[in-house]
Amino acid sequence: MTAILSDRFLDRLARARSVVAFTGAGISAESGVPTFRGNQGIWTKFKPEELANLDAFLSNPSLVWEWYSARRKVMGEVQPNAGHLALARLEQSFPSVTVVTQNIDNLHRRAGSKHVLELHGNIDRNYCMGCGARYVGDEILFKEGIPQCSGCGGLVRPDVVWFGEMLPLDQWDESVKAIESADVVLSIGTSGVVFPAAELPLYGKRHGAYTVEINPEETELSETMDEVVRGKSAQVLPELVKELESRGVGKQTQKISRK
Ligand code: BV8
Ligand code: ZN
Repeated sequence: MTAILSDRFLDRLARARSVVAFTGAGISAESGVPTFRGNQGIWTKFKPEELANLDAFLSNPSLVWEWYSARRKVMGEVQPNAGHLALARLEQSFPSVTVVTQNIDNLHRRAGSKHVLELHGNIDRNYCMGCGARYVGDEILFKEGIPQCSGCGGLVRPDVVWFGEMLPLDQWDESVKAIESADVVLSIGTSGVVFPAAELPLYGKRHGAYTVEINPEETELSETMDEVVRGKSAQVLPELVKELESRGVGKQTQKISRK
């Protein structure tokens, strides 16, 4: 079934110079990465807010670490899907494309997207809460299941933003700047329940962007979007790229870049 991409949407895109894709867990669902609020096996008995927070980690570091190891394993075994790849392809059709993601799974970069802003961190990075030393996956020592810094013995944690924690200021500021100067904002695969990230599509709209939600289901953001495309991102985004190519969108960009 082909998704309905309205002429209004395609015209706004055809005239756009800057596009921002704001993405959530749903864009990785078709790669096999479970979403937060879907069913995800053994972890369904916990709400993400119960595990993705500092108190949970301090009171039970091995449980929280186990949750991240299980997710890191899945994320390491899966591939970017056609939705990630189509977003990367969009970079050739517009002078500026920015991916602002809430995801920590690295799949946008692995798909080839060049300008990716990670609002909630990245599962491949870890750091010591004592001395700040950085660690990647298997360098970490474990003492009775507790990840310890080999330098100072401090607790090593994933470099992700937990509930109650500030977002990385540089990523946030750059995301706000990009979305406030966007001509089109695509909100893809997010339920729009986690703040302050979920405010971003509204910022874009307030600054004149045409906002489009790509999601098989209704979300907290649907009402405020200019348009919703009810479909899966791995199907809708490749169709969008094909439609733009058939309209010759982006050829002029390539000409500019060729000079
Ligand atoms: C903070 C990293 C304060 C870790 C995550 C108002 C303003 C500010 C804060 C708050 C506020 N109200 C409440 C808060 C507190 C809190 C919050 O938002 N709580 C919620 C639950 C109400 N926010 C915070 O704590 C934030 N920090 O506010 O700090 C502060 C201020 C000053 C000084 C100090 C502190 C930090 C929030 C970050 C939490 N970390 N992740 C990790 O990943 O383990 S959040 C987590 O949820 C992920 O990042 C995830 O991406 C994100 C949002 O979820 P979604 O991505 O939308 O995923 P979800 O499963 O919900 O939905 C999937 C969607 O995909 C669905 O709609 C589905 O239909 C769709 N879908 C499925 N398949 C497909 C699809 N779509 C397309 N195609 C498909 N095939
Ligand atoms: Zn240390």
